[in-house]
Amino acid sequence: MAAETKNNKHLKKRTTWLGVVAGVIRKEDKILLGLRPAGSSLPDLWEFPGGKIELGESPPEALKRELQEELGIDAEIGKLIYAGTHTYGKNGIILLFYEVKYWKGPITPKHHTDLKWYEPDEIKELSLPEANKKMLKELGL
Ligand code: DGT
Repeated sequence: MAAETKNNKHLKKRTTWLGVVAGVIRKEDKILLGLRPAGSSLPDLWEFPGGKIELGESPPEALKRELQEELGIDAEIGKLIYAGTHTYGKNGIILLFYEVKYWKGPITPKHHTDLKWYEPDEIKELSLPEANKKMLKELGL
């Protein structure tokens, strides 16, 4: 076996990391969550609106685009609240949560099966992706 092939073999066992952005959108004491569509990965789980960072985008740019696509709003992305990691087998996500305080336009479900405003206490009781469950405390929820 060529030395290069041998040396790169361990890379195959490594995790592939994907950057994902999510918005913590607040109205008074409530937070907006969306129900993931049936045909998607992690179907029928409540998530923070957002998605994968695409090539060439900064994380806030990616979140601004996702919130436009998913909710139809022109959002102003605030501070990074928390960055966490989660692995699904060989795939890992780096999940970046941003504060979203201001936006223009009515929130419209363009992607999710349902959108709802939840009190922090209610969020703990919902079906959420594993990645989110373990990060609620860090998000102050
Ligand atoms: P898909 O369903 O694989 O075609 O991908 P997308 O592009 O519809 O899903 P997207 O963009 O929301 O992907 C984000 C990934 O991060 C997905 O594997 C689910 C995972 N994830 C875990 N927690 C959250 C969360 O709170 N919000 C979002 N948007 N994704 C989350």
